[in-house]
Formats: sequence, structure tokens, C-alpha cells
Amino acid sequence: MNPETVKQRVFKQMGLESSLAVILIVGLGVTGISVARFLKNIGVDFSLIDSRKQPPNLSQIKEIFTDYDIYTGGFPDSKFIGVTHLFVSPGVSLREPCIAQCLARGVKLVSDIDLFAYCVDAPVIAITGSNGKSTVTTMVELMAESAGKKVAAGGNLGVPALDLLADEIELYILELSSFQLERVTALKPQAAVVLNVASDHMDRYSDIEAYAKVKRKIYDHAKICVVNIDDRRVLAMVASEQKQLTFSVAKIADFSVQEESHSQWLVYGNKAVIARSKILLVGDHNTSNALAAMALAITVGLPIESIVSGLMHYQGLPHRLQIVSTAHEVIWVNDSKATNPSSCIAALMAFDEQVILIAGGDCKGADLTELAAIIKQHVRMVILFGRDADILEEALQNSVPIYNSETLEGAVLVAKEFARAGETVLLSPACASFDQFKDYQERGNIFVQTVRRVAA
Ligand code: UMA
Ligand code: ADP
Repeated sequence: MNPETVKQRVFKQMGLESSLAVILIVGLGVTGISVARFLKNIGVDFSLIDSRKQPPNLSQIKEIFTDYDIYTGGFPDSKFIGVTHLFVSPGVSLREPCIAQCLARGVKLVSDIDLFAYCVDAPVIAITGSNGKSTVTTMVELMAESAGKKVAAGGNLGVPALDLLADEIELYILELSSFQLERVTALKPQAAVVLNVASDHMDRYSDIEAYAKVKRKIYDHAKICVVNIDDRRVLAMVASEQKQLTFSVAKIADFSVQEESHSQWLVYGNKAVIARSKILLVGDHNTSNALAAMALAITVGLPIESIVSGLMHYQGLPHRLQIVSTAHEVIWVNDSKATNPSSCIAALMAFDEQVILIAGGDCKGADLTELAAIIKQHVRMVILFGRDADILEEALQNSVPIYNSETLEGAVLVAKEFARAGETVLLSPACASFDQFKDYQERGNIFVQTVRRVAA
């Protein structure tokens, strides 16, 4: 799109006509920088602030934005005086006192997703949920690619939404976290889905209902709402007058699982689309993900053949139930992306036999009751590591043998000692990784390297 048109749209939507606008971007992560780059390109002035003294890549950022005010090392009140428009990165809570005060005095909150929404002309699919977002986002992406569409997928997945914008793109697929949805008003997707709601990020929300309320925002302006009728919180989110497509692994729905000729099929209406056995990912949760992806693909007119082809070829993302070694008949599985209890539960349910579970990290205040009950049934022994190991141990109440290790590497060594032929060792931490690692990828990579070193 021509920069002048972009500028006109942004000025109109943000109300920037007045020369008195004072814009502050909070956060120098990939989101904040994508906003800064975007505004710089259309000649809009702004300042940048980050509470960290030394956010990553600071010197490069200072080189790119030489003419702009950049402050790091805190959020002093003085930097928020006179601000009229605030961009707050997802990693920063809106409850930060200086931000809450700005919002209370009427400062306009704008997000990178809003800027994206002002500029986008092609259809957008928006995906949220406590678990399965990245899987469904990339499944739909593969279906669209199979249909020969020029597609761009990003958002919480990794590439900020603004960096996806390009004239040739025919379909955008956005993975959106609750932190991003909190601060979006302008997005009008062709289709939206809340895949599920489970206890997560309880360090940022007062309770699960407050968290669910934020997730619900994705449906506000969606043309078609894709609804998981197996999840009671999701079911309650959609207004009856909104156009809906439903999916379920257990009930009759627009997209469901049914028995045909002694095998299970994923079905659209009455049409058997693909045998469940043709999908490479294991577990009911992944069948649910596949149904959601099918429904989303239908809303943007992708042909059934491309949907089938996408599902058949989808191999899963690294760090989600990824088999990393089968040496000496022990199956080692990396599910480092299980950063909350419900994703760990889904992983445990995907195995027929009891497993050795490696778990631990930062529990984020989650409720561990259900996880503890599932571990009791599905796990032969647990090896705990990381900061909140004692919290997990207390929740488990000696219902299974528990071993402790300071480190993940140590946990792998313990597992190696106890694993029998034919058994599965599963890293599915149920916790965030930030207590010991940069992110879940680093945690998963260390697991994979250690397994390959010690298990081979
Ligand atoms: N931070 C500060 N002070 C600041 C700004 C940031 O301490 O002033 C910290 C945050 O608390 C966080 C880190 O810096 O620990 C990064 O925060 P950010 O908001 O700058 O993050 P970005 O680099 O912009 O990345 C964000 C998403 N990060 C978060 O929501 C924390 C990325 O999702 C996303 O891929 C990216 O935008 C592009 O859209 C990551 C994530 O962990 C993968 N998401 C959470 C999840 O999936 O559970 C929600
Ligand atoms: P997200 O992007 O929402 O974090 P991912 O697709 O990256 O979701 O998967 C994260 C974790 O959740 C992985 O451990 C994966 O095995 C598990 N998972 C994936 N889909 C679901 C689902 N529908 N329900 C529960 N857990 C899931």
C-alpha cells in the first residue's frame, strides 16, 4: 500500500490530525520496535521506553532510531506526562501504575494489532486459546499454501503483525495472546476462534474468568465465530446472533469426529473429510486442533482438497510432543512448549501407557489440582526441576514417586537411570521456562541436546 494512504488511515483512526499528539511506545522488544519502524516510515514522531536497563539489541536500536528519545531502566512518571497515545508491549502489564494512571486520565491505548487492522485489506483469521494457537495457526497456513494462496502467519507466533503486511498477501493468519487481545479494538477478522480456556497467566489476571473475558474479545467484530463446543467457557462467549461454525471431538457439531467403516473420520456436516489415522499428530487435543483449522479454512473459501493435503502433511512444530530419540527402545519426547498445566494434561492423555514425566519451572500461580490427579493416573514417576518444584511436589502429595533435580540436564540423567525398554520419557514442564531459561525453545533445545548426548 502506498505510504501516503497508510498515513491517512493511521492519522484518521488514531486522531493524529492535531500536532499536539505525544506518542509513547512502551517496550523495546520485537513488538515495540515493529511499531516504531512503522510510525517512522510514515513520518510520525514518538518516544520509546523500557523498564529494563539493558533490553536486548539496545545499541542497534539506538543506531536505527537516532533522532528519537529512548529511555531505559524504569518507568519514571516524568516520561508519561503529556502523553496522548500509548502503545504498550504485550509483556508489560496494563496494571503498571504509570500506565494505569495514563489510561485513567483518558490517554488513548493503541496496539500494533490495531495499526495492522487499520492497514490490512486482505482477509484475516484470528486465533487465540490457552493451548494449540501455534499449532492451529501453522496448520491453516499449510492448508492455504496447499491451495496456492500467498499467506502470512504471525503475531504471538513470532513475527509481529505489522512486519507481515505486504501488498501481495492474500490471507493473514494471526495468533493472538490474551496480552495482545487486551489492547486491541480495531481488528475485524473474517473468522476468529478461541480454541480453549484453561488456567494460564494467573500472575497477570485476577482469576480465570477475567482471563476468559479478554480472550472473548477476539469474537467482538468477527464475521464468523469458530466455536469449540467442548469447552463451556468458550461456548458461553458467542452471542446467538453471531454467525458460527462449531467443532467438537465428542459431540455433533459442524466439524466433528464420526465413525465410518470401522474407523474414525473428521467430518464437515455430513461429509467425511479425512481419516483420523491420516493425521500425523497424536492425541485428542490435536484432533480438536485439526477440526478448528478445518473450520477456519472453510471460512476463507479454501477447497477441501487443500484442507486434506494440509492436514496430511502437517508434521507439528518443534517442542510440541516432538519425538527426539528412540535409542535403546526408550522414547524421549520434547514438549517444552507445555507452559501450563492443561497442555501437560493433554500430553499425558495422548499416551496409552504410563510415562516418566519431567516437569517444573515457573508455575505462574496456576491451579495444579487437575494436573495432580492426571499425573497420579498417567505417570509412573515424576522428576521435578526448576524454581517451583516444591509447589508441584506439594500438589502431588506423594501420589507418585518423585525425584528432584536442580537442573533439566540432571533430570534427564535421572530419567535415563530409571527408564525401561518400551517406556516414554516426556518433558512436559506445565510451567513457564523463564526461571532458568531464555524461553521454552532454549529449554527444549537443552533437553534435546542432553538426551542425544546421554541416551544414545
Ligand atoms: N519487558 C520488560 N520491560 C519492558 C518491556 C518488556 O521487562 O519495558 C519484558 C517483558 O516482561 C517480557 C520481555 O520483556 O519478559 C518481552 O516483552 P515484550 O512485550 O517486549 O515482548 P516482544 O518481544 O514484543 O514479544 C511479544 C510477545 N511476548 C510476550 O507476550 C511476552 C511474543 O510472544 C510475540 O511472539 C511477539 O510479541 C510478536 O507478536 C512470546 C510469548 O511468550 C512468544 N508470548 C506469551 C505466550 O505465548 O504464552 C503470551
Ligand atoms: P500455544 O501457541 O497456544 O502455546 P501450541 O500449539 O504451541 O499452543 O502448543 C503448546 C502446548 O500445548 C504443547 O505442549 C502442545 O502439545 C499442547 N497443546 C496443543 N494443542 C492443545 C489443545 N488443543 N489443548 C491442550 N493442549 C494443547
